Amino acid sequence: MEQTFIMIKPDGVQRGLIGDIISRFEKKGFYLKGMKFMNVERSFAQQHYADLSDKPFFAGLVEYIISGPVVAMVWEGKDVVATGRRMIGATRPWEATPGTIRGDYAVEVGRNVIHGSDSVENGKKEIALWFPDGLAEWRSNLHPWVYE
Ligand code: YYY
Ligand code: MG
Repeated sequence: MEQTFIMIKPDGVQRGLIGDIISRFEKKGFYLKGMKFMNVERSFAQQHYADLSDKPFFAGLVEYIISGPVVAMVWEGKDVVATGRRMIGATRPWEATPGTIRGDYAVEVGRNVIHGSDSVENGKKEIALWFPDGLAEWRSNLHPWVYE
C-alpha cells in the first residue's frame, strides 16, 4: 500500500495539536508505520526542503522548522498521499477549506502546522531521509472493516 511522510511542525506541537492530528489520520483508516518526536538540525531541515532552496521564504522556513521539536510520521493506506494532502488543506491557510487541518487551525502560510508529501515519489524520498532505519510492519485486525 501507498505511504506518505507527515510532519507536525513546531507550531502544531507547541499549540497542542499532536493528538488531534494523529487522531484524524487514525480514524480515517490509515496506518501509522513510523513516528519520531525530535528536534531537527539546520542542515537536515535544508535537505528536507532542498527543492525550495531558491525561494525567498527558504531561510525563514528553515528557522521555523528548527524552532522546536516536530513529530515525524509515516502513514500508510489507499491513496494516502493525495488524501493526506486533502486532509491537510491548501498551503496558504486562508485558502484551506474548513474541515481540513490548515483550514481549522492555521492562519499564516509560515505557521501552517503540518507537512505532507506532495507525490508518491517525494514521499519515498522523504521517508528514506527521515526513517533510514525502516518502519514498523503491521496491519490492524480491523483492516477488512475499512478496506474492501
Ligand atoms: O507542500 P506545502 O507545505 O503545502 O507547500 P510547499 O509549496 O511545499 O512549501 C513548503 C512550505 O514553505 C509551506 O508549507 C510553508 C512555506 N511557505 C512559505 O512560508 N511561504 C510561501 N509563500 C510558500 C511556502
Ligand atoms: Mg511541499
